[in-house]
Amino acid sequence: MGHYDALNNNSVKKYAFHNLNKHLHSFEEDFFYHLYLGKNQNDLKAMFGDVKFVCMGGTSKRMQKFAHYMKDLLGYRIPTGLTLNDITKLTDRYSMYKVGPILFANHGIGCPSLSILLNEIMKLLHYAGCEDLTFFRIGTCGGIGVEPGTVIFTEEAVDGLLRPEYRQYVLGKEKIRETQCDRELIKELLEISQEMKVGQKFNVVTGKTMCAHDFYEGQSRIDGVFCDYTQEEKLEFLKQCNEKGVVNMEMESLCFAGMLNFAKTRFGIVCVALLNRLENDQITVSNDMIMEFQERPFEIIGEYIRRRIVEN
Ligand code: DUR
Repeated sequence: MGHYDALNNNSVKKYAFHNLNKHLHSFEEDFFYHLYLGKNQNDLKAMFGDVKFVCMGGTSKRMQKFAHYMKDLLGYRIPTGLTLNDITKLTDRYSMYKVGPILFANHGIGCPSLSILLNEIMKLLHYAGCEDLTFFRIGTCGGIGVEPGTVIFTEEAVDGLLRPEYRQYVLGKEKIRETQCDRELIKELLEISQEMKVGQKFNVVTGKTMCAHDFYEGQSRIDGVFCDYTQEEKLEFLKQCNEKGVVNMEMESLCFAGMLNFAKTRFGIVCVALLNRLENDQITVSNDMIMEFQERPFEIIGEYIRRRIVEN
């Protein structure tokens, strides 16, 4: 049993994060440089103490859009002409919005960018005394063998060698964290998708997600600045991945799953496919179409969150 579990014996299950850094409680000051917020600079309990859901995605505009979507879905009003405030506007690394018990933040591209945000948001929510949190990554991806616009729930994130492991190098040693996702949560999200009949508008599938540390060679694209393989070799590899259950590729799922699994915190990863990688590499769908695709996960995750809020 870790240090913090022992302190929280009666509420072990609800406790927001496990395996926390045991140095944290000894810091008088902790400044979250990339958010420009701090333990002493801000009243974190007052600002974030009621947070139950954290929604993350790559771009700040998409997360702002989702925040407005949730505000409308929950029937919250803000004065006409005003907009939701970016809580981290003192820095332009990340944007953050809050609507009732839901926090929204954009994580940028790739595991390193996401890892910094998760470190700072998880510490912030820990200091704020939050309990019983659910995290979502709502992203875009390249689909493998699925139609563009398909919504994909990740069952397990895998690396470029198909290992379900998030690797970090710490003090010269390799640390490995598991990347399986919460099957119960996926089941609930699939049930909601069925009840909402989203299938009349788009496909919803589940499978393994390959997380790359690059958009081009790292995702077997032919159109990067370097490429020493043929189109046939690329297709052969993608088909092999697909046969082993991989349905999409993106750049954040390993870190998201690895960190939140280690913290024993509930999380889900849902991405919309912008293209089918068995057909092409370049993203050529119109901007309007991309905007429409990107909002598809909003409907399912939004309804899940709405129900959980209403039930309480
Ligand atoms: N993404 C990919 N590959 C794709 C489409 C989308 O990695 O083919 C995701 C992950 C990353 C960003 O954050 O979008 C790159 O455009």
